[in-house]
Amino acid sequence: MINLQNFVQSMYAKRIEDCSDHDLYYALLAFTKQRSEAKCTNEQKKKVYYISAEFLIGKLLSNNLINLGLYDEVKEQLRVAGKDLLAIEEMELEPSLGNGGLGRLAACFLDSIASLGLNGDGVGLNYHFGLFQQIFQYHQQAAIPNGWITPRSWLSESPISYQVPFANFTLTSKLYDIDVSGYQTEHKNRLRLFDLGSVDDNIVYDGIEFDKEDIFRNLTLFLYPDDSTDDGKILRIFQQYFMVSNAAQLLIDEAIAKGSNLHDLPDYAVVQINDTHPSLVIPELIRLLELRGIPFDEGVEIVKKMTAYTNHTILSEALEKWPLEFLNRVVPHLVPFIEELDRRAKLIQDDPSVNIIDESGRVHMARMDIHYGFSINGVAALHTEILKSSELKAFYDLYPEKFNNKTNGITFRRWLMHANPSLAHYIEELIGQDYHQDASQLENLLAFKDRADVKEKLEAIKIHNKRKLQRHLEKRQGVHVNPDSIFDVQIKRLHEYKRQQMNVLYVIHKYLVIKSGQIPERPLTVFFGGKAAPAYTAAQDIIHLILVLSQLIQHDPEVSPHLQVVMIENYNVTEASFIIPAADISEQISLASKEASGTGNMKFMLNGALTIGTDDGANVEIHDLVGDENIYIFGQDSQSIIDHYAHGSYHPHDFYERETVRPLVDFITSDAVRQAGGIDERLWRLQDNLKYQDHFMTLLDLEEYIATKEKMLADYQDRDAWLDKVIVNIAKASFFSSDRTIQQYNDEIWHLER
Ligand code: 26Q
Repeated sequence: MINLQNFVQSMYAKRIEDCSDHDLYYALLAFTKQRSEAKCTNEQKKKVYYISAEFLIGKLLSNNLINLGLYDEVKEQLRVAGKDLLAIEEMELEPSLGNGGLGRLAACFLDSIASLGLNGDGVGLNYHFGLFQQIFQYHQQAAIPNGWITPRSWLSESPISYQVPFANFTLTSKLYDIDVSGYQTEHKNRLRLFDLGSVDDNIVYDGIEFDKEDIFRNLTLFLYPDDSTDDGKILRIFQQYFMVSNAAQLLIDEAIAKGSNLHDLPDYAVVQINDTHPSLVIPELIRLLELRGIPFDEGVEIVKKMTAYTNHTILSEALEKWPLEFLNRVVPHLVPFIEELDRRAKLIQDDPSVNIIDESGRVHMARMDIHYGFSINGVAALHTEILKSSELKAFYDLYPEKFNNKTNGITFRRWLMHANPSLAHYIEELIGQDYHQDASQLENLLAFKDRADVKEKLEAIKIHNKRKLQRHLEKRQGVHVNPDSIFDVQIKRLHEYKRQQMNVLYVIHKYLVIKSGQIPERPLTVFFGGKAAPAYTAAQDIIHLILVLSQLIQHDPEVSPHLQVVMIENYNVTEASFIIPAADISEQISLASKEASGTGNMKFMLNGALTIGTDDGANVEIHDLVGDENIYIFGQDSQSIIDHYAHGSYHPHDFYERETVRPLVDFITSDAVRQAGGIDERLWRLQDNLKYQDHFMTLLDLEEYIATKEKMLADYQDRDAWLDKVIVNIAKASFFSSDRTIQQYNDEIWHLER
């Protein structure tokens, strides 16, 4: 039994009833932190270091309370005092330590590693402003700093600090920890975030501009600072090396403290390299070992036994390649190590497609990871197959034993128990609580498929969640949505391959149909949310079109009762937790072969939305699990797309000419759109892009997409049949628990004891 009243009394000398939500947030922060601080860290000999540029952890109060088993009690004691935990949660600022799927995956993994009782820490950087905060001005995205660190927070200062050498100076790091409590476990793990004391928040001006050369003051200000200039690229290398040198020193120190003689380092530590951002850890470990008396040859052998790389993309522009010249300017002491690793790799196979350093003197980070790590994994079955058969085929031929798949997952503690308590509790009524720790139990829901009372209750929960989202949006963005409409949602980073533009063309189609007098049986609300990289013009153009269309429709009394477009401002984990439980339709419409996995797709199905999607990433596995009748798949398959690229055989103008397509594309530059605030330059550029380039083949799949969506909307009207599909989707989401994913990482890569 806890006594919150006593705790608050001793902190503020007043009763809960007399505290503000703000006071109570800080009381609960202190209370929860105290509880997790009291837990011991894991002491197993071997530990995984999950190094990542991003950890998109979301607000922590409720999740920590859930994992510590205190949530219900705290909520109840607050309620008795007339306070609402949801309102108190609003006082917390969401940590801005990530961008998208890769960062959220890292956060889910930390939860699962801890919940499975495994020994593993996350290691990254403590960005003061993280990814920018998105605001909308004049129907466009603007970026401002996203300050999230408050004097009292989940961060705890640690005495640990390291010297990190650069070309002209040495920096002294400062470590902050955030405790990661597993779900009802004895031990805790940590997220270790390195920072630099001299960083100065005040150097930022005019949005998110700052002096890129002032490393002392800028190093840990932003995640992914704009790297369209050389200064920006150099800063990214500074950040990456700072992150991995600290991580490597930390793991060596921890191993020595546990008795390692360093020759046996792989018995103490395994490093998971999350995408290529931490790849410099490989030469850095070899360098640090050499400084501690281990010869280069042995250093290479040690590192080969303890580093594993996860690939999250096949988009070549996202596969990092750093000019050797830049590395020479930032970390000259590391370059001889990279050159020697390259020389040795060339002895194994001197094929330009597997060389670490290419003819233009660029260092291919992924290639270094594959040559010198023992494992490379993709993040969904299809993605791993594409890596093996095309993108990384030359490597697969060299090292077939290193390749493996780990289909992504999500933690149900956050994405069901926290985000959707009504559904979580109802599931407990039906099948008990075992699914909290054993997700496979969710499959027991299949037994309830034909029960009318269960369907009625699921329907009621969905409506409850829609109302909750309605109130939230009203308060946050001043937008009113209709909870009786169908909620159709596409929330993810803005990228052309994800094809938000195809969804926009559907909206235009629907608008024109309604204008022509055909009124849909039920109103439709289309939600978008996502940030675009500030230097990514095509993505900015798409946001602009969404915002203008939203206005245009809202002000058209013929259309607005039947169709609404909502663009969520500053979409983040907090927003996702409101939106996903309220969704009916999950949009997963990437160009086949391009979305490595997707994890939003898993969150939606778990929360009872049905997917409209291409056979891409983990959609393929969702499709296999639920069967054709419980998902809406459309579009060309990945092999046809790969062939189109290989033969240059896709010509968007052929599709533009079709009478169903042309009016939709033409509408982008119509008077209606321009008068609603459309900016000519953006609209024309977007339209020309679709007509003449369309690199991600929007028009290729458009007609099928529209037809599939119309079918889906018609099917929605048969509530009984729809809810059957919902039950199957929730039950089959069991496979996508990140506990399953982490169990596989451990069984097949890390080999940690429990
Ligand atoms: C690279 C070079 C220069 C600047 C930035 C980057 C960069 C930054 C971020 C490259 C990639 C990212 C992030 C990638 C990402 O989030 N990938 C997503 O990872 C998810 C988890 O595996 C998958 O589900 C998604 O399919 C994948 O897009």
